[in-house]
Amino acid sequence: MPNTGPKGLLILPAVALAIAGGASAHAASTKTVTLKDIAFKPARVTITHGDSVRFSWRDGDVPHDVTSTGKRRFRSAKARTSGTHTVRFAKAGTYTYFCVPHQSSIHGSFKVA
Ligand SMILES: [Cu+2]
Repeated sequence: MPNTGPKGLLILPAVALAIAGGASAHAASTKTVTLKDIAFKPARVTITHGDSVRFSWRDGDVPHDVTSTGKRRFRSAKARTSGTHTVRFAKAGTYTYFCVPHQSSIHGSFKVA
């Protein structure tokens, strides 16, 4: 039985759109980076401009945050034991970030193509 949406409609239009979009179309997507065991996982992510990265963390009693380095700034709320923070990357480039309470040990980066 295929998946059905509200009112039992088949969810086929999205599939048809994806095919019609051709190879050059890029549907914006969101990748998740999880902060767990005092590490960003994965620590390096490659995405396409227009995509988003969603940080998510719940690491027992250990508080974390996400803070960028360099010119392209982003920053989550101050360190908490659980939280999420989503950043959309409109421009290509390399973005690096860290966790303030663990800045000596936790770092990550994105390559945005
Ligand atoms: Cu941390």
